[in-house]
Amino acid sequence: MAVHSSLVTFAILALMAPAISSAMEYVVGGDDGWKLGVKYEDWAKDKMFVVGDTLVFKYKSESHNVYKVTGDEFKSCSVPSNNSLGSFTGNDRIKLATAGTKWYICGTSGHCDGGMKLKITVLDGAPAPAPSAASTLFAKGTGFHVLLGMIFSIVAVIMV
Ligand SMILES: [Cu+2]
Repeated sequence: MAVHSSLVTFAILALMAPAISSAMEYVVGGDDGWKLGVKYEDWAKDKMFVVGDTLVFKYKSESHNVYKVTGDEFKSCSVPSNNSLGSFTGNDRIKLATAGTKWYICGTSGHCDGGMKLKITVLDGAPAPAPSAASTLFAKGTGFHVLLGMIFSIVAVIMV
């Protein structure tokens, strides 16, 4: 019976997975944090940022800071005169409120040119799928989960 129960549990989890995915919190740079010598492009490339997620910039506040900039400022490493993000605490939390491309740089002289720059693309949050909207689910690319869940449900039912 143990096998059957775990199959049923797996089926339930697989079915629920798209619905229970919630806002993520990303520490920029992972364990390295926000400093010189980290390739933030590499850090960001395999991540999917969604509206509602939070970026956490962890850094030594006497050495670094974080500015939200435009694409042009990002390219030229121009530090804006105002800090749109508030204060520099060394543990700055930035909630991703809107979809689109976002750019962040360190404003300490030479640091942006030295690689302290982060560009991410924020996607619209996926609304929790309605249970009856199977066709919509497939269209949104979460179909695999549902399909997997259904297969295991059927297998579990047959076996029990
Ligand atoms: Cu810096």
